[in-house]
Amino acid sequence: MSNHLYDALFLPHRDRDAPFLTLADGRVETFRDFLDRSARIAHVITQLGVAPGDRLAVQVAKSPEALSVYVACVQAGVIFLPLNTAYTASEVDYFVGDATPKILLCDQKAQPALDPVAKAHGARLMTLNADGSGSLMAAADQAPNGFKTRARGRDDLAAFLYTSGTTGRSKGAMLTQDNLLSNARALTDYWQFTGADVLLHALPIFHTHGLFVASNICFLAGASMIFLPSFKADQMIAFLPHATTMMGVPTFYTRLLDEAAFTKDLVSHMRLFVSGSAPLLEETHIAFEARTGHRILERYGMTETNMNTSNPYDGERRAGTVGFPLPGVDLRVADAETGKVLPQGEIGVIEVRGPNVFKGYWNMPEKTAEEFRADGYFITGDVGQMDDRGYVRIVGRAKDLIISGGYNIYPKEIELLLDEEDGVLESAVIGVPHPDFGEGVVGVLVPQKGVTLDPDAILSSIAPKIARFKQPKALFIHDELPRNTMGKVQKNVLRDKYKDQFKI
Ligand code: MCA
Ligand code: AMP
Repeated sequence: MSNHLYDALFLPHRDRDAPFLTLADGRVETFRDFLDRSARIAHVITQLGVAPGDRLAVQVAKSPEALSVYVACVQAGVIFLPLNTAYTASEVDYFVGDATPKILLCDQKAQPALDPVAKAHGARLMTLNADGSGSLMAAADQAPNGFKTRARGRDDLAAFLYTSGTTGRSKGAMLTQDNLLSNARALTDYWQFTGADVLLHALPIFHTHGLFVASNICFLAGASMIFLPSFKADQMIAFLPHATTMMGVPTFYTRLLDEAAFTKDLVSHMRLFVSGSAPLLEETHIAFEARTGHRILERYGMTETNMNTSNPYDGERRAGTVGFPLPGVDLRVADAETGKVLPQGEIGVIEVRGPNVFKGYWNMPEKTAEEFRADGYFITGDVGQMDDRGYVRIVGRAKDLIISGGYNIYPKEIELLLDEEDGVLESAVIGVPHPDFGEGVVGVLVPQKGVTLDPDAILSSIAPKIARFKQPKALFIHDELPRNTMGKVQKNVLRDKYKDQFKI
């Protein structure tokens, strides 16, 4: 019996006794140790009655054990549902209520807040702490080695990743085994990953970039990773000499460029730097090349589609573009309203089709249908154009979305919370240029008649409800919001007004 994803990622070729993960404290774990632990976790979850097709939700710090939970789910045919560690208990409550996982895995420190969440939705709560301790590993340590991999086909679901929407309600993107495998294969080839590669991994593992793009490529290629809990510039500088490749969001690159110790000599041996999840400014691309002699390879993807395009490995990496559609991915630029495909060079909404594109949103057939064309193309909501050489350029977004430090923030979600505050008549949330995060969140409030609003009190009041990174970094009071003749809020006017808010 075969398991489409597990067999491709984990059965062939690799020397099991070679180092797989190097940790921040210098400890090294072999591939054998990693896979044995993953198999023991697979035993634990299946013995608890979690069956193929069931969900397992995790909100835990990045660690080798946390990565093993993902692999255990693949091996046991269980749908893996990772959650940003910054989410508050009330955000987690929504995801658990929607996806109804059999197990909710969290840090022991979050247990008091998440116990009621798990109980309310019939999930069993287990713990996994940053140092690997907790009830999950206590049980796994007693479990046998070796696990009979569960049969799974290419269209079986492997993961749910929640992505917010313009309505403010998060949607669970259902990703199949082949969505993940086909993309890992395309990228491994395109970026020429091999068993000799060592990836410097400082991204979180609860999103596509750090989890699927980075880890699946390493699994497939037989490469190893320097696996750091988070991005810290000094740690990156200490480990870069031992790596061959690095992946990051643009903030990683601007922060590295701020370091005097980030020199050409430090990275002269490096093979590849990849950037994605948010636009890389042309000036960062240019400054990076001037400092290091390397051209960053920029690519473009989405939670729903994995990676769609990439600049070439061997050919010209064009600053300000996201490169060509990946092999197997069909990409076109269409009129957002009519869906009519536009001639080359024109600006429109980017639509994609291919084995990388997800199966739909969990429990939301209407929402899924709205975002696909009749011929199977997925409407990304990104606005772009293709130049005469086939390079794709993203020029804007048809969706009201802010990307801050690589995290997506949907203004609607924050506006709904602000509007609930006492004395608030209405609100608008915008993203404006931020030197560190690319975009920073700004909120504009209109008070009800005769009310004096206190922005600090409002920020404190919404704090327990949404993740810190989504909270406005500045709040302003206006008598009214600028509107066009149709009554629609002119966010561009607000963006212009506050464009220098975070300027240094
Ligand atoms: C942290 N803070 C942020 C962000 N991160 N604020 C806005 N945007 C952010 N991204 C806030 C914290 O709440 C805190 O606020 C303060 O900044 C410092 O927090 P700290 O934890 O020290 O932050 P950091 O370690 O400096 O983190 C910044 C970071 C991190 C390294 C850029 O956000 C990060 O790792 N981002 C990567 C995101 C990612 O993996 N995206 C891929 C999504 P205060 O001080 O006020 O309490 S996948 C995707 O988009 C698609 C598929 C794709 O194409 O890849
Ligand atoms: P997410 O929903 O977190 O998967 O974020 C996907 C969105 O990130 C895309 O729809 C784009 O708007 C944006 N994105 C990803 N990579 C890039 C890139 N290289 N340049 C510009 N935007 C990007």
